[in-house]
Amino acid sequence: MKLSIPDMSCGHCRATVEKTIAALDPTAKVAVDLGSRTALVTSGAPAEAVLAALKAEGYPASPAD
Ligand SMILES: [Cu+2]
Repeated sequence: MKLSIPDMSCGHCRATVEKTIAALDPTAKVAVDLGSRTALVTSGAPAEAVLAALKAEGYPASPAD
């Protein structure tokens, strides 16, 4: 899934986003693009769970395409 994460602006944000998704699904693959503030997430976890976890960490996300 591709996510738009508008509040992700620096390396720290990127690390938080990666850590949050890894905590949810250790096997997930996350490719962050800070330039477009998007992340390509490959995970078996439901999209709603990923979105909820990111929101809880202060990075509200929405599906992007
Ligand atoms: Cu940051």
